Parts: sequence; C-alpha cells; structure tokens
Amino acid sequence: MRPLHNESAHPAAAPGPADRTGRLVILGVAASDSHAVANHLIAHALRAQGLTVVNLGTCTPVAEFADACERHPEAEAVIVGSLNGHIHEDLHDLADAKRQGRIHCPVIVGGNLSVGSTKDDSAIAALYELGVDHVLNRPAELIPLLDALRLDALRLDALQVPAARPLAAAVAR
Ligand code: B12
Repeated sequence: MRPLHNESAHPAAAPGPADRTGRLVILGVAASDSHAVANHLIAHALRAQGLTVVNLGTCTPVAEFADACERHPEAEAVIVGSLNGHIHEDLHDLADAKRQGRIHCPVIVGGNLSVGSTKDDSAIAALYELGVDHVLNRPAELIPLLDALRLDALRLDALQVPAARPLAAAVAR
C-alpha cells in the first residue's frame, strides 16, 4: 500500500458504519476471471461497514468499470479482484481509461495477482505501471485504505482556493 498522508497530524476517532452512509465504491472481478466467492464476501463486508457497493461481479472489463464510474461520479474507488493470475492482461487498457477521465477515482487491486505459487514484487510493480493506485493483500485492508483516501480527498477540497472574481467586476467596485 502506498503512503497516503501524515498519520500523526490529526489523530481522529476511527469512523464507524454510520459515518460512511452515502459513500459509494465500485467493485468487480477482472475481465477474464470467473472466481465469485471473494467478490461476494468483500461486497458483503463493505456494505456491513456502511458503504454503498455497486458490484459488477465477475468477468468485468475495464470499459464496464469506466461506464460505472460515469454513472456514479461520486464513486470513491474502483476495487478490482483477480484470482486466476491474469490481472495484467485484464487491465491493459486501464491507463487509457484513466487518461480519458473515464475512471476518475483511485483503483485498488487485490487477490491472487500472478500465475504460480511463488510471487515476486515485479508483478506488483507492473500493476502500478498499468495505472493501479493501490495493491492490497487482504480484504481487511480495504476499509482503512478507503477511509484514508476519503480523508485525503476532504483535505484537498478544504485547501482549494475559491474561484477568482472576473477582473471587470473587481475593478468596478
Ligand atoms: C473455486 C475455484 C474455482 C471455481 C470458481 C467458481 C466460482 N464461480 O467462484 C472454478 C472451477 C470455476 C475455477 C476456475 C478456474 N480456476 Co480456480 N480456484 C478455485 C479455488 C479452489 C477456490 C477459490 C475461492 O473461491 N476461494 C475462497 C475465497 C474467499 O478466497 P480467495 O478466492 O483465495 O480470495 C482471498 C484472497 O485472494 C483475497 N482476495 C480475493 N479477491 C480480492 C480482492 C481484493 C480487492 C482484495 C484486497 C483481496 C482479495 O481475499 C480472499 C480471502 O482471503 C482456488 C484454489 C484455492 N483453494 O484457493 C482456485 C484457483 C484460484 N483457481 C485457479 C485457476 C488456475 C483456475 C482456472 C484457470 C483453471 C482452469 N485451467 O480452467 C479457472 C479460471 C476460470 C476463470 N476464467 O477465471 C488457480 C489460480 C492460480 C494462480 N493465480 O496462480 C487457483 C489458486 C488454484 C490453483 N492452486 O492453481 N476455480
């Protein structure tokens, strides 16, 4: 997981399910992948934590994640699971979808992310090169990451300077 923000700046009480009402994530399993069990368990766990989950289910191509992002501009993250070891091929067009603004929020990936029993870091590095923002090992890491991303987004919003007044209006006063 990539570092997000300075944890020590403002230690706050951890949010609970009620605090997450109205927050939405998009979930699915990568395009070539029909493994359904973890997907259902993760959707259930996230809903139990108060999030609205748009679950696109198994065999979801990047284009369908992008369509869902356009239907749900408030989405905080796209969460992609993969078990069959073909996530790299399945996400080959992710960077394009992000460049076009069709996927506007962070992309989180988890599961069994390469073929074979021995895993090496190059498979993870390749995912970041494809445009993935966060790679997680365990579903339990999702809620802390989503909450941290939310906090960062709120802080950025708070830092935004109000739009400048048009020059003519400013001079007239
Ligand atoms: C059931 C199963 C199937 C069923 C799926 C039925 C269904 N509709 O779900 C069927 C028979 C269809 C199937 C097919 C195949 N399977 Co299969 N399958 C399994 C099996 C036995 C269990 C998977 C499962 O449901 N586990 C229970 C869930 C809860 O656990 P999990 O999936 O491991 O997920 C955990 C983590 O990975 C993580 N996680 C998962 N998703 C996400 C997402 C996020 C965001 C995060 C953070 C974490 C996370 O959290 C979960 C809990 O810890 C595993 C072997 C095993 N014992 O794990 C193989 C396995 C996943 N399958 C495998 C393979 C190779 C295939 C096939 C390619 C076989 C073939 N030659 O046809 C096909 C691929 C089909 C496809 N198009 O995807 C391999 C993958 C190997 C790899 N990646 O190196 C495995 C590991 C078996 C093996 N040891 O070889 N499979």
